[in-house]
Parts: sequence; structure tokens; C-alpha cells
Amino acid sequence: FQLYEHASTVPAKCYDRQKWQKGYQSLKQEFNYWIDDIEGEIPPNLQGTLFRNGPGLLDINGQKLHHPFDGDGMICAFTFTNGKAYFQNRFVRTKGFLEEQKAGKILYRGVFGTQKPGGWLANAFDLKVKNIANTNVIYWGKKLLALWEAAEPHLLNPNNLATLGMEYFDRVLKEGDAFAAHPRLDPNCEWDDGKPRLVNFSIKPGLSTTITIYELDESGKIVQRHAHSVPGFAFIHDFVITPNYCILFQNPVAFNPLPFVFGWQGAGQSIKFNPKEPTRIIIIPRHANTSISEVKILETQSGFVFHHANAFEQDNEIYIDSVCYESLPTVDPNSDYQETDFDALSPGQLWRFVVNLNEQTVRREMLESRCCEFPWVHPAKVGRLHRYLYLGAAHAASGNAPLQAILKIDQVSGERQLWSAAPEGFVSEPVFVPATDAVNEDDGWLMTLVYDSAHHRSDLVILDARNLHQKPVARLHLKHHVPYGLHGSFTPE
Ligand code: 3ON
Ligand code: FE
Repeated sequence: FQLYEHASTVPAKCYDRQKWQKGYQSLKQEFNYWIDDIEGEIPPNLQGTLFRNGPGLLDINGQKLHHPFDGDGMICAFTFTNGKAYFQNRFVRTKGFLEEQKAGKILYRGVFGTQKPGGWLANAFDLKVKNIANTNVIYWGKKLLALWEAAEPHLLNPNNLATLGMEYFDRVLKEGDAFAAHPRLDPNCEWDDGKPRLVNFSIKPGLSTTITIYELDESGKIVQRHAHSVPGFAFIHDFVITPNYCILFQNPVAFNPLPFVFGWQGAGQSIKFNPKEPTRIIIIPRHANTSISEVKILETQSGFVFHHANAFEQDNEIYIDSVCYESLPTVDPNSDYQETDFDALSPGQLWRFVVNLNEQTVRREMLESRCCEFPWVHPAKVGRLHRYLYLGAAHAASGNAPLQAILKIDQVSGERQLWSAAPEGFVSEPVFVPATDAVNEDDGWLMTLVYDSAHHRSDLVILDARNLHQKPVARLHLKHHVPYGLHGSFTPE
């Protein structure tokens, strides 16, 4: 067995669903060890920690969750010092995690369809939420925060990943308040002497939806907060910023609360995509005293966006690069996510939306038709014109399939580079880490956790971002697998 480094050597059908499935097994053990099984070499000047978050449990004491997005958050940390790497993984000790582990059974309904045992009667009118802290992890203002978009952040010890409690930012957040899992880091905020800022949002859905924007300074303090009401229900997972704006996509969905309230299905399953309605692009000024001070809403073709790559302002227009789906499939209460028929679903594809505020128009074009997800840009390019985009991608150029490759797009030359782990490997989000002596935008590394289905274990693969056609700089073999995760971040501290 050998992982295929190059796309051309892999046969057309490049994955086996049974092998893909095995990446969705719970990891019940918590580890900490120096990684000693390494191919290649860890760059000696690579210093810092890669944090990852994602569902660590896909079952509670044998009771299977209905969907991975309902799984309890487990943090992984890879700490690099002097060419060595230390691994740790630890579950976020949320209230629900502790209660369910003690009880040995499912006590909470999940947004994506996990139900308490006992049928709909046991679930009816139970609208409690378990804050599962499973979507992202970020180090900001000397705080390590585990994020889940429907509730408040959990505060962790960055050294040993122990859970310290909830984070309310000096009581600016109230108990049960949401704080999205997709903060954006403005590398130099024009309104704050060029200092970096963390910008995030929260969604309070209803017949109309309240969007709150938060800006945190370098010390982790919320220095700005403004709330806006937009008509209709909204499910907004991610957003983008520019120096002047926050941009959110209100995908065309409708929410019918009854099946959720009556215990038949989860809240997220009661959201229906409406292909006949347009997507609304919501543009919120970050600062009150700019020339455009009110919220603007523009319409574009129907589609569903979970993740944006980046946005920037140029010639009085706003450019937004996003992964867009033709439709959002509803999670069926009777189906098993491990039996997903990839061919029956529409792939995520990379689109560019160009918003002209003066003319009130939006145009869009597809930048990449290959199935892709989890876009990244250089951290210094957030909100600014970028050249390179990095994504998880399917091995095959067309159709929908699991992510097995890392794709680099050069938006100046149009060149694409693909590093593929097919047929046995399945990749996760590629995190770009700039090199310390960087000159060019792609001087740095891409880190991706790859599930190796042949050995049922995971590898951290470090690629030289300048050239994905080279063999990885290093491949760090863990002693175990890590279930497919969601997001993470790198901190040089
Ligand atoms: O919209 C309302 C407000 C809200 C915040 C209602 C609501 C109940 C739907 C809600 C809650 C939303 C939640 C809790 C969303 C959680 C999402 C999550 C954990 C993950 C999303 C992941 C998205 C993608 C695209 C993952 C892709 C993964 C792969 C391609 C491969 O593994
Ligand atoms: Fe996300």
C-alpha cells in the first residue's frame, strides 16, 4: 500500500465508501505523546501549535448519533518545537458531555437529528440544546476558545486543553447567547491604528433574524458590538469581512418548527432549501461613520453557502469568493449518514460574487467546478485581495465525492495544483501557516489531517504551499485515527 502523491496515478473511481465510512468512528481515548513515527522532516523553524476541532464521538455508549455535526467537540493540538511535534487530544468538558458520559446514554436531542431513545414521545417539547463546542478552535487574546455557532464559547487551557468554563467576554455575552464558529481575523484594522482584530457574528433566528457583529481587540476585549434585524429566517454558518464591511449570505431556506417541537426530527432537519428563492447578500458596515452607514441587502441566484474563502474591496465593488452548493439536502430522519450516496448530492463549487453597491447589482461566475470545501487564504490577506486559495477537494475533476485532495488555485495565473491522498486517504481542512522568512504569498506550509483508511489511523501531512506537486515535507503518523473534523487554526505562540 502507498498513498498516491499524484493525481495521474489514481484510477477513476478513487474511493471506496466502506473505507471512507471508517473515519466516522468515535475516538474515546485521550492521548498526549511526542510523535515519533515521521516520514520526511518537520521544518526546524516551524514553531507554534495547530489546534483542530471536530466531533470526537459519533455515539454515546453505543447509541449512534444521527449525524456527525451532533458529535461532542474534541480538540487536537500539534505543538511544534525545534523540529519535534507533541500531540494531544481532549474532549471539551461541556455540561452535556459530562452528563451523557455519566448517564451512559443520549440525554439531549441534536440539531442534526440525534434523538433521545424512546421515539417521538420521549423527544416532544424538549427544546433544550446541548452546547457541543465542536466546530472551531481559536487562540485570541491569550484565550483558547472552542466554538459552536448556536451557543457561547468554551474557554480552554491552551497547554493541556482542559476545559475552564464558558467565556462571556466581561459579561458582554449573556448565558445562552450565540457566538459563531467562524471568526475572521482582520490583520490590520484601519480603525484601530492598524492593529489586528477578531470579528465575529451571532445569529438569533425567528420570523425576522437578528445578526450581531462583535469586534475584539488584541487583548480579547469586545470593543464594538452592533445588532441588525433582517427579514425572514436565516441559517448563516460563516461570513466574510473587508476593511469596511461584514458580508453574510442569507441562503433561501424556510424553517417549519412543528416537526422539531413535536419530537419527530431535529431543528436543522426542519430547514428546507427553496431553490426558487434568491440568495440575499447582507452587507453590514463595520464602522458607523463610513459613507455607507446602513445595512444593504442585494439578491443573487439561489444557492447554499456554508463557507466563504475571502472578500475584498476593489474599484468600489466588493468581491466575495465562496463555496456554493446548488441546493442544501435535508438530513433525512430515516437515513444513515455513513451510507451517503455522494453521486446523488450536488458538489460544493467555488464561485466569485461581485457586488456593486452604487448600481445595486451582483454578478457571479464559477471559478472552480471541482467539488471542494474548507477554503483558506494567507492570514495577512483576510479582507484584502489575495492571490492564492487553498481548499480540500475531490480527487476527481467532476462529480461529488469525499475530500481526498488539497487544491491550490493561483488566481493570477489560473494555475491549479492538486496533491491527492486517494484512494485510501481522506483529507480535512488545509491550514496555511506562513513561513517566518516569507517573501511571497505562498511561502509557507499547508497542514492537513489525513485519515488513512488502510491503517485506520490519521496522519498530519505538511505540504510546501509553494509547490503541491512535491512530496510532503513531512508526514506525522499518529498512533490512532482522528474522526473527520471541522475547523482549526495555527498560532505561532
Ligand atoms: O439557523 C438557526 C440558527 C442556528 C445557529 C437554526 C439552527 C438550529 C440551524 C442553528 C444552528 C446551527 C448549527 C448548530 C450548525 C452547526 C454546524 C456544524 C457543526 C457544522 C457545519 C459544517 C459544514 C460543512 C460544509 C462541512 C463539510 C464537511 C465535509 C465536506 C467533510 O467532512
Ligand atoms: Fe464551518
